[in-house]
Amino acid sequence: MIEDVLSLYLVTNSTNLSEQQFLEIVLEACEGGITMLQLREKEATTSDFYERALKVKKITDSYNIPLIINDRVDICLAVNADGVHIGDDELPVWKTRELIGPDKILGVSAKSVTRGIEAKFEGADYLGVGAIYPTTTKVQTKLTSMETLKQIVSEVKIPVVAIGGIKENNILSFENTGIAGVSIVSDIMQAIDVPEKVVSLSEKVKLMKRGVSIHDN
Ligand code: TZP
Repeated sequence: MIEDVLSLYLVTNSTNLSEQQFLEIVLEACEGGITMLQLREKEATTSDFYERALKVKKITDSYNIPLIINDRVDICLAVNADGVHIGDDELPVWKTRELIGPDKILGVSAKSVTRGIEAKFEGADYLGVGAIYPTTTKVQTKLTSMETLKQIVSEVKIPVVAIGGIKENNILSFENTGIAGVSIVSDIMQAIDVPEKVVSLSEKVKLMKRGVSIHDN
């Protein structure tokens, strides 16, 4: 079920990493227990993106973790990834759905209820909402308030994942928002000990989803 795989969703960033270092982090994150992985390569050439996607898919497949490709429907289809995640400046959601077919996962970034409802209507399986907190990851985004996040969750009937500045120490701030999970870049990619970080993050996500207050901890 899509709801379950969104719990701890790693979005990659390969900046300043050799391919070997990058693949090692991906492997360790899978080992630690991420539930889904989005390969996000904003600067790679098409051939490099394709080659990297093939290598990452070998790892995610061996852990049965769904692989989502950021923005590129062609790469998703070429490597037979599990799905694609698109932002605002991509093909329309309905056209993306038409291209990938009914079975692949389609994630869409949304910063408003209107966009979320539209995306659901056009075939999105889940929404990514953020940035909720300021982020140091290179990305063109504006902050989205917790209030808007909660409105989107309550008014759009597909699972929502929060993104942006999410770290071990602020995951519990999402309790009672109703989100299905968190998307994280730097707290995992830059961790000193990736498997240990992923284990701690998973525990926090479980507490958050059960609605355990920070004060109970
Ligand atoms: N979209 C909105 S914020 C963001 C993306 C891809 C980056 C989040 O990165 P981090 O390091 O988890 O704050």
